[in-house]
Amino acid sequence: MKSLFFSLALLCAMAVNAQKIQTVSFWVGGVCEMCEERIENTLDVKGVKVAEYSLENHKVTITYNTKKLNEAKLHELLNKAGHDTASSKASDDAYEKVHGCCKYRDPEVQKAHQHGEGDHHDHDDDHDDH
Ligand SMILES: [Cu+2]
Repeated sequence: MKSLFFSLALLCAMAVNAQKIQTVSFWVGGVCEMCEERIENTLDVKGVKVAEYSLENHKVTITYNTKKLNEAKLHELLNKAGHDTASSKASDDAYEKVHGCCKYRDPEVQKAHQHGEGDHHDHDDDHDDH
């Protein structure tokens, strides 16, 4: 009985060990809450534990299982959704599909989404409906 417990404990330890969880953070092009939502939904896949996009610094932080995904794959997913990342660009086709107010490559759009200093999140009133 004792040895059974021991092997079970060992198996558990091995299972935990086999799951390699890693957190990465990199730049992703995006300007508004819609981008944030799109980015986070895009990363809602098997193997990703947490994905969070910050509009403050345009960085996404992803905690994922390296057994199921690798970093290149994460970039690829984002590129497919139309977002450029620090290491690879979205195809023009994919980029064209993002909403007009999300054209983060356009300097005019970037400017329109700049809200001066501070990090208040109450800037919904100057957006059109989305
Ligand atoms: Cu957007």
